[in-house]
Amino acid sequence: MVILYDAARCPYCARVRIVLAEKGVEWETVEIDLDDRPRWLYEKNPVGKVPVLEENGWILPESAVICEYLNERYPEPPLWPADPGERAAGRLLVFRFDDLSKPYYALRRGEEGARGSLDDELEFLDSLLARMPFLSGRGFGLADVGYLPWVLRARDQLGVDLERLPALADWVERLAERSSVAAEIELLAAL
Ligand SMILES: N[C@@H](CCC(=O)N[C@@H](CS)C(=O)NCC(=O)O)C(=O)O
Repeated sequence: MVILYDAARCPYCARVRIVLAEKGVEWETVEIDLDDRPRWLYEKNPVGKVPVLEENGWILPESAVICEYLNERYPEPPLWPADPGERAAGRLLVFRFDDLSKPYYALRRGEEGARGSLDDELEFLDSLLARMPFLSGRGFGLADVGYLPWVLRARDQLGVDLERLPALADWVERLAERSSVAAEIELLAAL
């Protein structure tokens, strides 16, 4: 059985929930109160963060690592393209995710200039999506999963208007048709 130490509001956990749903894997959720984390969580992840995934004796923190693990452990449907170059380009985006997360969290903290930096990064994603249908290339995959939870939160919680970024807005609309993503949008609305 797959166990996910999870927090509903956490976008890193959302990455893992989306991948589990895409793979059709059943999992058990252990909801962690991020404001009052149990001491035992530090035994599973020394930095005390969620998500943590447990399966077959493996205890895995770090959402990007967990997503890669799940994609290999449950190969169908594949969440990276077959072409190695295309796959590398998607992995590069995940590797450079801080380019989005830094301004995103700076804006949440109300830091000056953060809005402009976040807009710049969203414009960069929009320019990529004007050239290809998904951040992962020709098909939906882990680069899309890597970014979507923050784009949804920027739109729904920080009031970022995506309509001025047509390719990005269209990407969100197309992804929302997937049941894995629709479940996240519903969860977000209930927070
Ligand atoms: N790099 C980690 C980040 C996970 C993370 O920051 N999770 C947040 C919740 S959204 C957390 O557990 N925060 C508690 C803390 O920062 O101590 C990942 O990708 O899984």
